[in-house]
Amino acid sequence: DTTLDPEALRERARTALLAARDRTTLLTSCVEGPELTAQHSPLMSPLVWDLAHIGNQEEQWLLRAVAGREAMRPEIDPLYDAFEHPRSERPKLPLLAPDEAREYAAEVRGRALDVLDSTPFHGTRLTEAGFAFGMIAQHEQQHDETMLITHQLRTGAPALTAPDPGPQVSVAFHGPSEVLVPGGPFTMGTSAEPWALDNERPAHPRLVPPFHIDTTPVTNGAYLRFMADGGYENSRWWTPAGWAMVRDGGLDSPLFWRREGGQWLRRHFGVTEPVPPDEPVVHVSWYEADAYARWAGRRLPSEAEWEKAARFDPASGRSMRYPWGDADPTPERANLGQRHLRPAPAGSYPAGESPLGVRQLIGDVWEWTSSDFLPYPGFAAFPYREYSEVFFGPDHKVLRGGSFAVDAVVCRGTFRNWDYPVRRQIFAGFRTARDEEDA
Ligand code: AVJ
Ligand code: FE
Repeated sequence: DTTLDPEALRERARTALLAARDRTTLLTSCVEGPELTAQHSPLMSPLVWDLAHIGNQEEQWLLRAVAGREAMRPEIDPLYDAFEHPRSERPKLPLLAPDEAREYAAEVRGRALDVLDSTPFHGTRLTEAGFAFGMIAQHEQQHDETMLITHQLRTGAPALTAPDPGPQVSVAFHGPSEVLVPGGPFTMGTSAEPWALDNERPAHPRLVPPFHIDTTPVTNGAYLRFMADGGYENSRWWTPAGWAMVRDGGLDSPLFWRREGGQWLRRHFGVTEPVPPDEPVVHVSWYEADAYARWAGRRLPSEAEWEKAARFDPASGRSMRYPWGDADPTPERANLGQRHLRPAPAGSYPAGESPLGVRQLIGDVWEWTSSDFLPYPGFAAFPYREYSEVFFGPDHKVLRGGSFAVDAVVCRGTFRNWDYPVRRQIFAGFRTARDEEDA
């Protein structure tokens, strides 16, 4: 939680760093060497780039910035600078080979754990409450999610497996399809969460008029009705840019779907399966989410509406850390951390519901919001402009809530993700909303 003492935070940082490395190791050891250096999609880096980039960021922030050490291999820094080389160019770079990348990341990690033991958790902004260590654990987990996207894009025999969500969390839902979130101010963002990133800060009041929001994410079954009703054939549901994407790309369904013998199938981590009607739809762009919502006579929630639905406690008027309260996520509350390779059926995770009864806000699928990625009032870039600030503006839409591919260390009620509205390979779905007066 937000009130841990320095030694508890140090333990938490160590655990988070080790958990991230276990996941990185899994994602980079379940395929052979040539698959690590191959580019499975021009949209993604080779897996071996992510691996060395993880080590390089850790070296830059924990060894150089926190501990004042010299660069271990200054000549490789430009190779792993995400701004110098777009993803499409990365396979052609003289990257470290898989064994060299593993060794480099392990060497950095050994030294970083020594730095963690010897660094006071106060005194500078970077080390206050162990921020830099938490930031680096989150960075590695974010790249683990990126690598999981690469795994989903790769073709060939399945490399990863995980059990599906079981009967404890995967329950049939018979509640209302939407809930009313009362109007009025709420506190958006955070100033208290020790490892919150710059774009989540500071806490500030937001006035949100009353609105209705879906109790669960939109399912494949509902999305299939949009498709069957000619959703992809009728420009009236689409923004001009969205309609251009549909026509230019010849789109007729979410990414990874194909029709065979009157049935919709999808490729899911190397396995072709019938599209499961009860699961939240995933691998849709913002344009598709926006078009579906318009077809349904509804709209996407704004980012502020989403956060109010996820954090506002009407009983106390307070914003909580998560929909269920202030306690950290557990496997009973949310589908996070790649424990499963798919979202749970819509309406699952009753233990994770909000006070108003909204389910699956955290985990399962990222949720597109209607909002552009913009700074909060009082935003200050920290510790580097390239984490968030350079992405602010109308080009990126905000996603909220995390997915099954997101680790709990990166997932808070305040966490903000962003991407281009055309993006479909990310684990993104959505839920819809409407103004109260439409009732
Ligand atoms: C916050 C997911 C958009 O992957 O581009 C990783 C996270 N920043 N390395 C990304 C990130 C620097 C970022 N997103
Ligand atoms: Fe990165």
